Amino acid sequence: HRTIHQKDYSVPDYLIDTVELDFDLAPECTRVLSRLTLHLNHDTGNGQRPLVLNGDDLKLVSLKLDGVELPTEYYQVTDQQLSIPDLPERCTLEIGTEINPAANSALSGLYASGPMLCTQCEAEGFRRITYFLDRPDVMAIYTVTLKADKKSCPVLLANGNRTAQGELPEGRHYATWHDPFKKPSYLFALVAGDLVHKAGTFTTCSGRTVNLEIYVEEKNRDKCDHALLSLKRAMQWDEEEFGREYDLDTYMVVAVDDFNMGAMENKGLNIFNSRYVLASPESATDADYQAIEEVIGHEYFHNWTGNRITCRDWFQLSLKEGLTIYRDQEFSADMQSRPVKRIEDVKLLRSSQFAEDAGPLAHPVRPESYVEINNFYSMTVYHKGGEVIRMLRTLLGKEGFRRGMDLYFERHDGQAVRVDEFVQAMADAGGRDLTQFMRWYDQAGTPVLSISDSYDEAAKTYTLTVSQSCPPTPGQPEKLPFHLPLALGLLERGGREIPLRLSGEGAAGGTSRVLEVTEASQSFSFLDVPSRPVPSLLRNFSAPVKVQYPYSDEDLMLLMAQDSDPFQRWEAGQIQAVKLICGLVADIQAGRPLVVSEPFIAAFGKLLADLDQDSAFLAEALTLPAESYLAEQLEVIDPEAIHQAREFVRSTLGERHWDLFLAAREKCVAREPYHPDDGLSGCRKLKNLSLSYLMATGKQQAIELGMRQFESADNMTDSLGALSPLSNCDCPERSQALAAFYQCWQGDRGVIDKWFTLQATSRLPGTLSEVLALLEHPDFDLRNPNRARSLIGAFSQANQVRFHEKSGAGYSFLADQILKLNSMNPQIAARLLTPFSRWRRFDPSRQELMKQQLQRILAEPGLARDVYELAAKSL
Ligand code: HT7
Ligand code: ZN
Repeated sequence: HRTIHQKDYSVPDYLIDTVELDFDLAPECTRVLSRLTLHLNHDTGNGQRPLVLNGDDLKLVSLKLDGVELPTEYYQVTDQQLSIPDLPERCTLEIGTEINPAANSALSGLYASGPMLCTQCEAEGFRRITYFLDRPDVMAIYTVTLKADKKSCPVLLANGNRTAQGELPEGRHYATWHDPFKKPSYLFALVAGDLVHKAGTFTTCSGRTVNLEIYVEEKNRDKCDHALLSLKRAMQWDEEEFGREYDLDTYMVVAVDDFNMGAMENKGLNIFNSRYVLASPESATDADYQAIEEVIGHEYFHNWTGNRITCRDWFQLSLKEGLTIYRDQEFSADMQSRPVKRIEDVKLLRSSQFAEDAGPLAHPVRPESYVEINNFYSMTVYHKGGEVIRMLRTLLGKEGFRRGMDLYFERHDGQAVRVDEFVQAMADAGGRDLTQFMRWYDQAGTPVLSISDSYDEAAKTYTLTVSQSCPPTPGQPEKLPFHLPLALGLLERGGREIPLRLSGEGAAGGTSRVLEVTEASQSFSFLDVPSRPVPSLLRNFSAPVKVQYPYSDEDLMLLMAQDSDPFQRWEAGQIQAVKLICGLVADIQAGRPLVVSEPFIAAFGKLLADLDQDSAFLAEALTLPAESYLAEQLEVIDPEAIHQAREFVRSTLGERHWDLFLAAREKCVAREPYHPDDGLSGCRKLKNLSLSYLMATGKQQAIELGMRQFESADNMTDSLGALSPLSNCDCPERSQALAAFYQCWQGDRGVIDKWFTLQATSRLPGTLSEVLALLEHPDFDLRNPNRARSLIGAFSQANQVRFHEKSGAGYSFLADQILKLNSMNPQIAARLLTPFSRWRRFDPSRQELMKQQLQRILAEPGLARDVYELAAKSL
């Protein structure tokens, strides 16, 4: 398998002006006729060049040059490439191909999802439809005609505006679509199926009416309201926050059941995994509603950051993805509680991206090379990329950042550009030199800030010394210092925040400020500091780094109670909980008895008793760090000890604060029927968290409380809030509740996914056997990515203690499934492989067992590029 390097980029030899596509659609045999007008790209300065078009799994059936059939000696064709050595400077090519969507289990290109046909072209799926210059810097105007059987496919959709439609002989019909905007092939889309749509309108800031249409199967007609509402909110928000108006007359969203990722931003015709569209109060949780809003927002925001301005090449993927993640995070923060959203985002980054950055698959936000680009739709490119944008926002301030965004749109609308162009726009708008900042794009690894301090009592001066380092990552043994914003405050012991004046400054400027760290080691002196303060460091997680500072328990208690930044209050509690649980892990390993410290129990109780606080925030503050995050803190991961220690703390807290948890539940009893927008989602979170602590005690009274909630719930949040702890409980009620849940929801794909996940993530010892039995369940289907993820992904990625069972049975199970998926759907197979990439972090016996499975996978003949790359790099 060939490696593609960023440094080898060269501009395309030909450019395509217009594309006319005719699809004669049928599930088993679709004929595609593509008419391209193209011309030699004079920017190469190379003169006449052969035209080399990409293909993948294609059958060429006809080829004409300027209207004349091209004799076979004038071109070379394989299923991967069509080369024509001699072409006039300007010409028209007509290429006929034949494809089989029904056999396309990779879900890339044109494929069947149930009875409908749809496309997924990012990153390189268009070449599975027709021979093309399938690269994002070739942008063209598309006109598309779809022909299909009218009965099975009454709805025919493509990008842009419908310009014609009509009847054809033999019960067929057609529709023609024209997209007035130039776009790269990865944004092409079509859908043909028997769908209904929920319609709405949005009036833009310039007064244009945009038709909004959410397409779903008839049975899901009543599950689109939230998606439509979210879309309107996203459109409004992008106008208000970034001055971006939608540019076509129609915006369509189609829900499909078989989809490799979350959704796709195809111009004017988004295609979505149905889990990010469909919702009803009975079947969707508050978290599902929130995820729909976020993904609808994300794809909508791509219209400007991704579609109007796209990437020059796939190394620049974070140009659109990091920026759009930042935009969707800000949108969600404005729609709900900002501090809680920040906490959620940081939790995800620290448990998943930090782990990626610390392992053999670490890569820069802008990778240097890849074997399969699909493997780089990663936590690093998306979420660390989002943090990099957030740092620019922090460094430039609100106005400076907005000016930078405006300048970027003004300069590059309609172009395919690099990350460099984006950062240059920010630098020019902010009057800043961001040369050093670019290292965030090109150096992998999570930097560590070691911070020490000293206080000069006589001079009333407090000095912080910040040293930064970054561990080696594959291909990058040494790193240069990063440019990063370090937001901080200083608290007096009484809790007052000290006005901050740096040495050399005239007057103090507020109690929170951003220091710019640029050197390997740097000191900052604050004047007029009345007593030795407690520093509140990296406020709001101002940079994606790890901070080392020797906080005492007393310091952390102060920050937890008094810091003006809610993120820091949460963070101080987490640091304490990590300390406690990691200490218990050591106790378990040394065979010492386990005790939860009294001050911790007391501080937790104090928090829990303060029910006047925002419930969503309180629920976050009362949630112990995840097992995956705790694992990251240990030298050698011991999944059993981590689980045992964390559960010991949970059951102790449940017992010691029994009455407080009951009171928290009481406070959150709903008086009205459920509505996702009732402002009570935080309350439900706190109520269900309290139930989980009560149930961690194993007391029959708690189990009965859980059963009562499960039986009387009028919404999925409360139903799962009870069923989830029940599924971890070795009691007769468990199987009773799981069976009742299945009976009730059989036929609802989204809910049955949850049912599979509940069982896959149960911490009970028999889970692997249950998972193996569930593989044979009539509702299990390895070909459906959501279902595969709900069972195999959930077990291997969200159930550390059972997946890493000493016998290695979890490992051989996962390898079996990866090998089955390898030929079926390589993208999904590769994504399931990540737990194996962490093998070095475990004890020698587990290391050996995981390595054996990786070697077994690598020895498989016909390994897909996707799986090969990750397995080979992991070893
Ligand atoms: N830009 C979209 C990426 C995507 C994708 C990539 C590879 C294979 C399948 C895919 N489906 C969607 C999603 C997004 O970031 O908005
Ligand atoms: Zn995206």
